[in-house]
Amino acid sequence: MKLGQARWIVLIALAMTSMLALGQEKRKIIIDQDAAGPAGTDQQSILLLIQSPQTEVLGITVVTGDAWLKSEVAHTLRTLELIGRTDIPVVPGAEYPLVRRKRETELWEQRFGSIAWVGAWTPRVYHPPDELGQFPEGKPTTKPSDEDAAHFLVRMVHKFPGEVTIYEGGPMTNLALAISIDPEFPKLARELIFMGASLNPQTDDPEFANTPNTDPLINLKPTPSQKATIKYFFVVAALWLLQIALGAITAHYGVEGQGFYGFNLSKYLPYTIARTWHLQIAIFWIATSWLATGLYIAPAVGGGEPKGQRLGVNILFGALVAVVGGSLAGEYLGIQQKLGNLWFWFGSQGYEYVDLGRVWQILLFGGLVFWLWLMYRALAPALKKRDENFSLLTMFVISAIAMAPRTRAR
Ligand SMILES: [Ca+2]
Repeated sequence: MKLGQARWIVLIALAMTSMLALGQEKRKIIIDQDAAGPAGTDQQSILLLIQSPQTEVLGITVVTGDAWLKSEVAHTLRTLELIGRTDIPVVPGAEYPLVRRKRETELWEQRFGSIAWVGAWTPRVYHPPDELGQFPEGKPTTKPSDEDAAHFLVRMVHKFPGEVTIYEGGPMTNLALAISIDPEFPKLARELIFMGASLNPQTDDPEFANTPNTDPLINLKPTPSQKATIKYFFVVAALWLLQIALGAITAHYGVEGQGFYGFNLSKYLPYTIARTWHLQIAIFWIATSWLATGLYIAPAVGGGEPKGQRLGVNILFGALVAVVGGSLAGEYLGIQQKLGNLWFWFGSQGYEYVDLGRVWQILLFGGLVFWLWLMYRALAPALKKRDENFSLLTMFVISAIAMAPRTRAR
């Protein structure tokens, strides 16, 4: 290759990379954070967004939450000094919540039980709002912005309409103030991203405190129909193990061609059958466990069981075994070309997952309708009561109905 050619190629490649970089414009972010310091998760999440090549942080608006505003602002300024990013404005926001006072929270806790973490108001870390506390990382020399958080938020979404992502890491007081100043604020922002739940909530919230101390089911005497569901779970376990084994065998075929640890298993169990069964059985054990769980729960919710429920559960079990066994056998025979013209009805229809013959599919659907009827008659007493549990129950019934066609369909 001549030098001239190489030079052109380098130039074109450079032009293309810069065009790509232009195409991937950085996401503009405002971090709204109760930025307790030093170096806790509030500060760490700030660092992450500043460091990411995909984001451009327009500013950090601060709000009282995990700690008091003034201390949070100072810690944030110091963090930015330490990482050499004092170009990012730190904008103080709300020092107090809009609706709650400390005293109110204390009264609430007296009534409903104490909450382990109430941020700046937590008794074990409490100090007055103007005290800054310890600064092991050193005190900042830089100053916060003169603007307040709400006005900064409003100004930025007007400057970059539809472009600004608000990352919300604290109480939403600053956002509430921004909206009260300018109702257009939410429309002009691109999106709001916030933490809506915690995997490890440090709270004695009454929602959680209401959980009973003893297992409410511990004295439960299973009804005859509930006992009859036990065998379903053995079937689930067996199908599950079988599915794993077939998965392993299918994987071996993938590597060894025909064999399983060198043994030519595919003579007896061809790849297409192992694979079809593997997929099919997954659907069966999931469906079986769903049906059995529903049948078990329904009398518990209904507060007793209607006459003949046990018989219904047993009939359904028989039908289920027939469908599972029959369809798997049908697939085996169908793939071996032993079903003649009946392959479509008893073998497989050629679908991706529920690849059972049409007869088995119809039976399965019939079984699900029968199951819905069994569920309904057990739940009926509870549904008739229309007490405070009614909406939850209705949800349960609707989800049961929704499950049936999903199991039937591909
Ligand atoms: Ca936070």
